[in-house]
Formats: sequence, C-alpha cells, structure tokens
Amino acid sequence: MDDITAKRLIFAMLDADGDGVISAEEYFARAERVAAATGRTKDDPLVIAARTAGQRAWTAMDANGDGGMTFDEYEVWAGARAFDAVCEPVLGGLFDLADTDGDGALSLAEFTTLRTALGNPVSNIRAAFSVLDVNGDGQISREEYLASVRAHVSGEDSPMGEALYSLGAAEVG
Ligand SMILES: [Ca+2]
Ligand SMILES: [Ca+2]
Ligand SMILES: [Ca+2]
Repeated sequence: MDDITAKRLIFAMLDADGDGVISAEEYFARAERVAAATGRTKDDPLVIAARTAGQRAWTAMDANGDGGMTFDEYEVWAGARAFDAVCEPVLGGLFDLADTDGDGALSLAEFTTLRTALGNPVSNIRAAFSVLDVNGDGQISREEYLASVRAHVSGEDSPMGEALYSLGAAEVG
C-alpha cells in the first residue's frame, strides 16, 4: 500500500459522515464513544487524559482554525512526525480506555469493543487481531499496536494496512 492510499483510507475512516471534511465533532466523538462503550464515567482519569490528548491533537490538525480538516490538509500534515508528536498520545489514550483490565494489552474482547466503538467493521476480527498480535501471545500490547499504526501512517509496509482494510478492522488517527 503506498503512502497516499494509506492516508486516503485513514482519512475516510476519520470522516465518519463522508462529507470530505474531518470535523472537530467527528474527531472528539471517537474518545467519547470508546469511553461510553467501556462504561467509563466522564471524570475517569483515563477519559480525561484521552480527551485532553484529542484536544491537543485537534489544535495541531486544524491549524487554520476553521473547525475542519480536508484531505488536502490532512495529506500535507500526516506522516511519521505528526504521528509521534500528535497522534500517538491520542491512540495511546484510546488504547488505554479499551484496556479495561488495565494490564497494558488488549485481549480479543477488549479489541472488539474498541473496534465496535470506533465504528469499524468487526467481521474477521480474529484475523485482524492475530495480525496485530505480532509476537503471538494472544494479546495486542500497547507497543505492538502503536508500532503497527505508526508504520502504516508512515507509508511503510505494515500489518496495520491489512488489519485495517482487507480484514476490516483496527484503529488509526
Ligand atoms: Ca465529516
Ligand atoms: Ca487488557
Ligand atoms: Ca502480543
């Protein structure tokens, strides 16, 4: 998968209503949905952390402050540097929300909850899970997860591309 294809797929996932613009509402709704799906309250420290990371990221993403991000803006912005500075804390925050037993890894059940909350297909979820469980220990560790997404958004060959799209699962943004 080449860089621009990967970016188009990620953009399409974040533009939930398909109007060609990622809105602040669409972006912030992700953490709220995962929080709700995992039964967390608004004052849960992990919910606050995820929300704060999302707001910080959005400030960087919507650089001209018009409340939306088009694909042209996203394409220029996205990449390894943006991932490290901006996206990783957001994805880590969503990961932590989904890690309901707090053991630092996602079980198949926790992963399924995350996928469902983010509105991604959960068909073939077992195949997606095993692609992201790089060391095959039956858990997706935080490191496995973030490294796979980073490789994907950087345009490198990554199991995330397969897990996200051909298999219809997993998380980016
Ligand atoms: Ca939209
Ligand atoms: Ca866990
Ligand atoms: Ca693993």
